[in-house]
Amino acid sequence: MKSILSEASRVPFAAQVEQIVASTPVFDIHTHLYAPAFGELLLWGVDDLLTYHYLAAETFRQVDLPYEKFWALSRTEQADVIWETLFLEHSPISEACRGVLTTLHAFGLDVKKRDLPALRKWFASQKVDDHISRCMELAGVRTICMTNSPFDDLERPVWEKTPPQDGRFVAALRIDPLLLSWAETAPRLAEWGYAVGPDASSEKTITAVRKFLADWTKRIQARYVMVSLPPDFKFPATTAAANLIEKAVLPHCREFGLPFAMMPGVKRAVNPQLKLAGDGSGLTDLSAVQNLCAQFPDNKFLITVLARENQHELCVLARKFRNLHIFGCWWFMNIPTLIEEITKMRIELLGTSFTPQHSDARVLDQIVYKWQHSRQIIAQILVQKYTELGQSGWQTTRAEVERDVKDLFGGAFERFCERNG
Ligand code: HDL
Ligand code: ZN
Repeated sequence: MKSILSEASRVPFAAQVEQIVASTPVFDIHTHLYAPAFGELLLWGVDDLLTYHYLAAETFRQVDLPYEKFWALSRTEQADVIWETLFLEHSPISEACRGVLTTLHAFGLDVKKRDLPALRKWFASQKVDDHISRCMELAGVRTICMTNSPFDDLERPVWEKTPPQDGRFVAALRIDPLLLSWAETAPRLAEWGYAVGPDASSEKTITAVRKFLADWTKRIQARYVMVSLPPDFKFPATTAAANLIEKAVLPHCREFGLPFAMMPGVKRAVNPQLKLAGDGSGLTDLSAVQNLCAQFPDNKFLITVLARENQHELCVLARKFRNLHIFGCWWFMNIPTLIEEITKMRIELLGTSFTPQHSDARVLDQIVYKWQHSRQIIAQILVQKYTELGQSGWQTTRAEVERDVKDLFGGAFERFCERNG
């Protein structure tokens, strides 16, 4: 068996691991991107990059501009304010700002000129379909999983008319309104022809909700069903969410062999004046996840959590339940400091049986920086781990490194999705 270490004389061991991590295509299992058929729902280009809600929140910290005045500006004017504030008046050293520059640089654009009009001119000459392929190529992304909500009034008609066929994109069924706003959602389901009643626990309602889930799972060919949850989500509980999860969502996922992705820890609209940027993070009671994994061993759970303080307990839970697959450094976790801390901890507790990252990209171009930044960190961690193995005499082959990275970059996720229970 040829050891990668024995080849070190030709190409340093670390460089080989870095090259493998840099070049292994990744399945981006959670994004807010859309296939071109969804038109304006797909955000891309420099003004969408600059007006990403992470940057809007950072801009408000540096200016006295009233919230409503900023939101009344056009997208271009908002981008001008953000560019001026975060890139020219202050150094763009936050992760979200740095990411914009990483991406522009990867496109071969000269950011040191600080010439926003010139950047806009370049993007204006790009074709969206080619740009999608360019971004995926630069990011090394082989498949983009969208977040698809039947409750989105712009998205639903596209699916009802002609479900888009684009091999680069797959779908996930997002059901937050169903679970978290039953009172407002039940009438919408009834309007769409699902015979639900106001009581989320009635037999009639459960049957109708399962029909809704089945119809949409088939329509979009959903890879998994997903929901983001508040930090105080409890299971078991007498809430509509707990009841619908137990009686409708989990049986549906078992019937269709789909994982159920839960993303707890979101405090929605902590500051409503920030709009999409206004959500915060809270510590989740992970006993809900523990109870679900234990009570429903034939269901598969995909979990990512928003609080740094939940990450270790989540890893320990994943060691207890093989029907639990953890993924990503989500949202406020997606910064180099925490990606490194969390990924090292996960490897040390779980080996390669997890998915270290998803981009969560809302703007197409972001996959370039989100994956470049994460790959750099993951590569360094793997170099350290394989080197530690070498110190015990274990010699890792190139093929084994390639296998491990493929696992981390979507292979383990895909096997988890295919597993029966
Ligand atoms: O709920 C989610 O899927 C989160 O990712 C939110 O969309 C959040 O606003 C976000 O964009 N995070 O990156
Ligand atoms: Zn998301």
